[in-house]
Amino acid sequence: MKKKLISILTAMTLAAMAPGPALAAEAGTPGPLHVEGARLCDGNGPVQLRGVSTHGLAWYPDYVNIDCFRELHDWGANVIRLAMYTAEYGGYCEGGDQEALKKLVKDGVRYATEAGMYAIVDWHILSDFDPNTHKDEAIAFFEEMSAAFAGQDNVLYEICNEPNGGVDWAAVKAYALEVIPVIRANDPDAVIIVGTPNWSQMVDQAAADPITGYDNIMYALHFYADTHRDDLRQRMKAAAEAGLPIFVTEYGTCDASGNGAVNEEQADIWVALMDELGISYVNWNLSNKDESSAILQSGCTKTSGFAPENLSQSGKWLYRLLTGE
Ligand code: IDC
Repeated sequence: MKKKLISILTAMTLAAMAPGPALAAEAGTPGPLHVEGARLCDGNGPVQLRGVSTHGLAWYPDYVNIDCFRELHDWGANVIRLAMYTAEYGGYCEGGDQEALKKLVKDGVRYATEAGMYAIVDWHILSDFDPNTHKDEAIAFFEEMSAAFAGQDNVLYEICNEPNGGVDWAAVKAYALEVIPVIRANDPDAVIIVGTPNWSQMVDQAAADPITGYDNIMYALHFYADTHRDDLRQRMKAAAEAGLPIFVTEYGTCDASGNGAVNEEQADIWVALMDELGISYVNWNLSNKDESSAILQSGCTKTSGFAPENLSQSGKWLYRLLTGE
């Protein structure tokens, strides 16, 4: 009994004395994230991140500003995803301004930090199908980013948004096994999220053959509520219950094109399941693009200071979700 009390007191003293990660204190985040079993945890135990993804940084750079991020934090978002397309027009590997894009990522991480949020650095493969297409660029990018953010504990690395076009898990895993050690050399603990085949829907394949030898690895599942329903939900649930750490780094309330009808009913069913399983989720997208997944009305040219009437249907739904109002 006495021994137990002493050890509790010692633990309390150590906790009080520990300087803790400098950034955690600044950002108001409670210590480094890590993965235990299927769950994402911080220093206090299991944690759920909920937030918003930017649209392509090359196309919508103006939302990367401190007022906007503080506002999203005020809504209740504790994470922002910085989506940097690798292909597409203006993409990092296909003619984009690499210095400008890297600066946007670094600015985004800084503003997220100042706003007290986590930031996901997203290597947004899409029309390049296979993450191996631009593997060398990915390695150089993550080497530089993980060196820049090594002293922080609020940065997560998403190394391949959505493998697609028939790429199988073996190819994605092989890519991950080349990128992960590069990040680990600078940052031994950061959470790294790996995309899964078929636009990040095949978490079952990752569950059957997970990456071993590294801690704090998670797997992406993406859904669009008006397209993906029970089948994908069951796949997510089964993989999570089998112990796979899943992070929904992107979901839309509409259909998989990023447009079409907003299906609030299906989106609510998804949210209930993710909450039940303790899975984190990030909404697509922070922009005023004329598409229903954009959270702002297309006529809204503000990049912060949004009024309720500036929000699209999807934006209003997200606002209610995050604020709980
Ligand atoms: C979409 C955008 C759209 C853009 C297109 C580029 O909403 O404005 O023109 O990308 O190809 C994803 C992708 C995400 C897509 C989104 C909607 O990760 O980049 O954004 N989506 O189609 N996966 C499933 C849906």
